[in-house]
Amino acid sequence: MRKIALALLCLAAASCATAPSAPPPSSTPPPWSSPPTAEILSDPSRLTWARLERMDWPEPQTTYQGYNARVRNAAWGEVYARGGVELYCRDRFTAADSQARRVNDIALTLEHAYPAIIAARFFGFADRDCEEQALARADADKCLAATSDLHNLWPAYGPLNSSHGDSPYGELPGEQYRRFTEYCPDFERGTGNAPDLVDPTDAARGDLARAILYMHYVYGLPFDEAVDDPEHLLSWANDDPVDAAETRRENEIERLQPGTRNPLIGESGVS
Ligand SMILES: [Ca+2]
Ligand SMILES: [Ca+2]
Repeated sequence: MRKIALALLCLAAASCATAPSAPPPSSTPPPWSSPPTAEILSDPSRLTWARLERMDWPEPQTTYQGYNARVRNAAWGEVYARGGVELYCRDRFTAADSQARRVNDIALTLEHAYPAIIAARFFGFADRDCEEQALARADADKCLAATSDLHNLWPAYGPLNSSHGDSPYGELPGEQYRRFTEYCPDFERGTGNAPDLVDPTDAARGDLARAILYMHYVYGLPFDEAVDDPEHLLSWANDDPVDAAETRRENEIERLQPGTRNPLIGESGVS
C-alpha cells in the first residue's frame, strides 16, 4: 500500500526521481504462504487431536452393568421420555412414540454407535453380553460398562440399525448408495463391490463422531473397526456442531450416569 501511495505521489512530483526506486513490477505473484499454524489451532470451535488428548475425559460409567432391559428402559423412559430425533433419518418422535418404541409404523431400537460386539471382543468376550470369555485378559467390568453406556446408545429405526450391524462408518462417493429411501432421505450403505460402510447423513455425523470419540477416550476402544478413517471423526464433529437436542440428551445422560459428561458437549447444564 505504501509503495502504491509513493508511486502516485511520484507521478505528481519530479523530485521523486531521486527517491530509491521500487523493485520493478513483476507478473509473478508472491509465493502463497499458509496462515500461521498457531492461528488455526487457537480457533476454540475446531477440534484437533491435540485438543482431544488434553480434554478431561471421565471414568467409565457405573450405573448400568450390561446392555439389558434396565438400560433400555432408562433410554426410552428417561433420556427420551419427552421424545427425540431418530438418528439416521432425523425424524422427530414424541413421548408417546418413545413409550411405544415405534414411530411412522417402524420399530424404534437402540443403536450402539460403537458396535457392542466389537467393544465386547476388545475386552475379551465372544458375545455382546460379555458372558462368553474368549481371552485370558478379559475385563468383564469394562465390557459391561462400555456396552451399556448411554452415550453410545441412539434411537434408530430397526431396519437401519440392522443394516449398520457392526460395519464401520465412513464416506461413500456420490449418492447411489442410499437405501430405505421410501422413508429415509439420506442413509447410505455400501453394497456389492462398494466398501462395507455406512455413511450417515450430515446432521447425524457429529453426534456419532462425539459418541465414538467418547468411547475411545473413556474405554480405550480402538477406532479401526468403528470408522474407516478416524480423521472423519474430526471433520464430522467440526462440521455438525452440538445442537439443542444433543445438549438436552447429554444433560439427561449426565443425570443418570453422574460424573460422565462428554466433554465434547459443553459444560454441564450449558446449551
Ligand atoms: Ca455419499
Ligand atoms: Ca447433529
